[in-house]
Amino acid sequence: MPVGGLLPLFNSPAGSGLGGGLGGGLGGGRKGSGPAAFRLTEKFVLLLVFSAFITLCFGAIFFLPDSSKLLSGVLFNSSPALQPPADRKPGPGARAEDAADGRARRGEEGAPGDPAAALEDNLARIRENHERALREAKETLQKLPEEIQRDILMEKEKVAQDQLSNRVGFKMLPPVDLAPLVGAIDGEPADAAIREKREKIKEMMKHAWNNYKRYAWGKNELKPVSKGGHSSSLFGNIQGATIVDALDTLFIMKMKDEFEEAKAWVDENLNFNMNAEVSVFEVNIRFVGGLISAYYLSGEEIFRKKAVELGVKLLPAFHTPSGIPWALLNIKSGIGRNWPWASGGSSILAEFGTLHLEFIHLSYLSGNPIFADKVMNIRTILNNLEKPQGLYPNYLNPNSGQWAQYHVSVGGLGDSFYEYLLKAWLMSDKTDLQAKKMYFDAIKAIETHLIRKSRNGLTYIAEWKGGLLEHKMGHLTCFAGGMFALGADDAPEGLTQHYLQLGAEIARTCHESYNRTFVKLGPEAFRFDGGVEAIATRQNEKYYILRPEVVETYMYMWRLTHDPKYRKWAWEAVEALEKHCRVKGGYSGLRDVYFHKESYDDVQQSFFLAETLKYLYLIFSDDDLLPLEHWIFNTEAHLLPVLSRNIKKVEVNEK
Ligand code: DMJ
Repeated sequence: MPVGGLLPLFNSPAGSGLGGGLGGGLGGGRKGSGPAAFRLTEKFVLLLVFSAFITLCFGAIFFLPDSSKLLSGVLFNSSPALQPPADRKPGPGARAEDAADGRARRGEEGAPGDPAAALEDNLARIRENHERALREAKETLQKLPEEIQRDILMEKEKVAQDQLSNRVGFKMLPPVDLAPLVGAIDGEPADAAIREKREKIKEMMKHAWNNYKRYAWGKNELKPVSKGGHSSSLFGNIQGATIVDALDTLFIMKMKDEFEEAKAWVDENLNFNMNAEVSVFEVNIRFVGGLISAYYLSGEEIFRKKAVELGVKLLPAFHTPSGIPWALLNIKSGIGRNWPWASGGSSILAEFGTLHLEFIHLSYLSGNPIFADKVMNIRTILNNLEKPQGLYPNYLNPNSGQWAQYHVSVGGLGDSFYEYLLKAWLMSDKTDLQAKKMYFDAIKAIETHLIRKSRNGLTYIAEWKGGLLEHKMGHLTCFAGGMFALGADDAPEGLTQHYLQLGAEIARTCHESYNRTFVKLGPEAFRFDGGVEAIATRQNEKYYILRPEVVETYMYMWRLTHDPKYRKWAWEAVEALEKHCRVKGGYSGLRDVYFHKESYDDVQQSFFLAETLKYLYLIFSDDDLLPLEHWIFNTEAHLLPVLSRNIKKVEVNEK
């Protein structure tokens, strides 16, 4: 067939144009042959009208609502019952369609196929959509503004979490500038005696690690006496707490082979996809903190990936009316709750207040602000709440966002909240002024209401219960000596010397609590009443579980004053650990520090490797190993670099 036959309009000979074509087709030889013949302009107008009509018809078919029905019902007169079921999916108009269907089944007037019925269906659908929109608007209006806000936040968060999970899965985390990290590796101390002591502490680490590896590899902790694995319920079924907690200590002690085997275990075995109820606080400080620290020190991506993956798992803990997180979280179902013993179903200050440093880093490492948003919300709530006498009670109800019982402590239940305020200020390169203010206000109130001197001049920090003092100080509280000293430089109103002095006094008191025992390691809590000073009087407070807080304070005091007594006291602790806690299968806690025959608790706590041995090692190292201006220790002694002002700019730009 000639092309001209297929494309008459465009293939007409020159000069005949459209008219030639049309005329040839419609009127044969009528071109210019009489008044009845169409002229070129008339033909053009006719063509225009015709094509406008065609366009109108197509528009009606394809663009009017429910055009498919018009096509079938009006043009082709077919019944919906003949259409494939896929065309009748339930949807916004499903109920209107059902009505039409019902009419058809009952043989009523207006059954499908009838154009009037199609119109009625369309109207019904429009009515239905309007009603639904009204219903939704009404429901939204009935909600409290906070509820609406929360819904929006949850929706946003879900999207962010999905994106984040994908990024982690596809290894799409943003690039991180590791360049400014200083002092992760050091030389040997010049002084031979110090070098020898440091070597001894490294040997202790080897003993703890090798026995864990031999008897409890892959479990959370070691039972050094019965030589098996020990798993605390704090981590649910998550395993490997000792491995993750020990990573950075292995790194700074240059135990390279051990670090590599720990890394391989993390890569192959560290798993968070399980039905496990965990302590959000413990998992954060040990696992998230340990992984972040290992990442910064080694630059190995696997640690960052695991840290962010775990961080994402912890996010549902914040799904409470106030955003103050639950203490316990099932990382599979995302269901959270609080400790059954906590006053009025409250969350605990030292737990929800000890997420800040790690979560700020998680946002930096993931390029997603969601983590920082969570902890900044906690900060805002705490800042806005009225504080009794300027003090922060240990219990806060996550539903009401209000304080519960008025118990205040710088030891258990409160401790690391204060520590994280100070360290948030330092970690922000001293830009987080809110944290600074909250910290200095808090310790001022603590000094006024909780800090006392014993008859013989020992400074101690008591506990405050609704205005009454309990003259007891926990081993946990001993960290505060280091904290006061660390913050001293930035203290207001010329109080630098004062806080340094306060740190020294707390260090002395805690040293006394060690010195007054048989084993020269301190009890869980000691008292300043009934004629005693710095001694445990209750049987259930006489144990020592390899805790770090006293040597932690020695470490800060040594670094900040270089007073040799801190090295001396630290060495006393080393000797006591070797003499009383070291067993063939590792290191064990003691049930009674006043008893001359050791009674072992048979647990080598993971924090012994993360904290106690690390702080001891640092005391016998030069100051260029992990300089305090560049590194922040989280509450489990994991290392977080100061986020310098320049680095934060990068983060903001990426966002
Ligand atoms: C550690 O897990 C941390 O130091 C925490 O802040 C308090 N308790 C233990 C060590 O005693």
